[in-house]
Amino acid sequence: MNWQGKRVLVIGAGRSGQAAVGKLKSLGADVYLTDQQPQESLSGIDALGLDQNKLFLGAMAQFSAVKPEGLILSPGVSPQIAVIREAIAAGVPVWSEVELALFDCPAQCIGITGTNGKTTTTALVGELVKRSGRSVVVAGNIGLPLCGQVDHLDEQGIVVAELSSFQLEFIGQTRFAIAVMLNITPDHLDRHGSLEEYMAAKARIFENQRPQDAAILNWDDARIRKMASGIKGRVIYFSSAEVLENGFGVDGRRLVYSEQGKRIELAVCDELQLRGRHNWENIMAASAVAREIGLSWEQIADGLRAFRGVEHRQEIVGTWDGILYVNDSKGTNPDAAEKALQAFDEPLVLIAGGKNKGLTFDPFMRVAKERVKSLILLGMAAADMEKAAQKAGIQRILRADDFPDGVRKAISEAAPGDVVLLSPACTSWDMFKSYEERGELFKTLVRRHYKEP
Ligand code: UMA
Repeated sequence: MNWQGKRVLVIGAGRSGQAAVGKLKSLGADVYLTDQQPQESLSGIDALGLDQNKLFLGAMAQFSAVKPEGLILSPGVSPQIAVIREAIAAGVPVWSEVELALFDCPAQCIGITGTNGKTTTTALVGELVKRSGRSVVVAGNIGLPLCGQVDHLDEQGIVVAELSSFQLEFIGQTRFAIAVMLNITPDHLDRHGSLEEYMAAKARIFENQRPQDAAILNWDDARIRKMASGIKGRVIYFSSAEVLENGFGVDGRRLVYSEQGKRIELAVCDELQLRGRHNWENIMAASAVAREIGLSWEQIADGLRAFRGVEHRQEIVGTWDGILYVNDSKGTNPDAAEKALQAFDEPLVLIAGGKNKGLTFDPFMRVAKERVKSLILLGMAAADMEKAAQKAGIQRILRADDFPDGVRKAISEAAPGDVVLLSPACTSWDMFKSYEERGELFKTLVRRHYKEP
């Protein structure tokens, strides 16, 4: 799309929306911005330099008031809202901020999606591919909008983009030379309506691939394996359950790569900082990307050993009185939280709850029953979670009045040798602005309790 002089409405004035405004202005578009929040609740609007008559804040703009020729969506905005539905009905193109950022980007684009593990894998891929000596930008759902980050890159540059289903749902021509699908379990069903719709949004990551491109897929996930038939790129599999004839696999506690049965050892799992089988999958996927970029096996192995993980994802806060504290605030759905539970062999005091996304807690609580000695529940989902926990047979369930009370209760429940794990299985949006804010408060409260700075 040629944006010069085009009347474009940006929906949502958060990080993505503001970055999109900057990019559109640089392309010479006539930019309008709308957000349901009033200007005083939004920061950074003045700095965008948009005239007041181009700002529709406090309530969403009406389609007829702007008559846009294109829409750019922030990921968190549902396409069900009136202005977007009207735009689609009128045949006006609707793109995500990711499409706007990458449509004219000459760099090699690596896209990473999946329900869980995206951020860890993206960060790890970023660290690995930096070893190639090429210019690398790591952005996307990881917390940094792509608009404004990638414009300095040339053909030699590399973009490592973490992509959510929301961002992929509205891409157009963006092509990912390397696309990773880590896993799929039900998530964001309140927004997508069904698992099928959610999977369809995620699968768009492969849509514009060419035969020379690479698609890196989880062999163990039957839903993902089914996608392979529709993919134009070369498919590379990884499995945490077996050693594949061709691809990345696990032999005991060793990660290996096989080609026609010939094996190369990548890493010994116990030598790595990332714990748990799900992290082995993230590591294998990242290694597959690094190999595609041209790194040697030695460079990859060095990079894997050096990687220390990502904040708020099974982040070790510290050990006090023999109790290990772990911040997994990014465990925002039952599947992610389940994986965190499985990463520890020690007895667990689990803090869970927040805002549910329309997901069931039954399977999660069945896993928790095997590992959790005390369960502390909080937030809007607490009642639903308590029901599921009782059904699963968990004995010790405590309700917290608020987040600090939850942390206090967890500390008093724990004994030396235990792990206190914050892995909520819910979003933070009933009590916090973001999972980062929730994780920070957890760390602060724990450190304050032990009088640590
Ligand atoms: N808004 C409206 N109308 C609506 C909904 C929202 O006006 O109907 C406005 C809000 O008032 C707010 C703005 O939209 O001012 C927020 O937009 P946004 O929710 O898209 O937030 P951004 O700050 O742009 O952050 C987004 C991603 N947020 C979401 O997908 C919810 C960030 O992912 C991402 O890091 C960032 O873009 C940069 O790419 C966060 C996330 O929670 C981490 N992602 C989900 C996840 O990982 O599960 C998908």
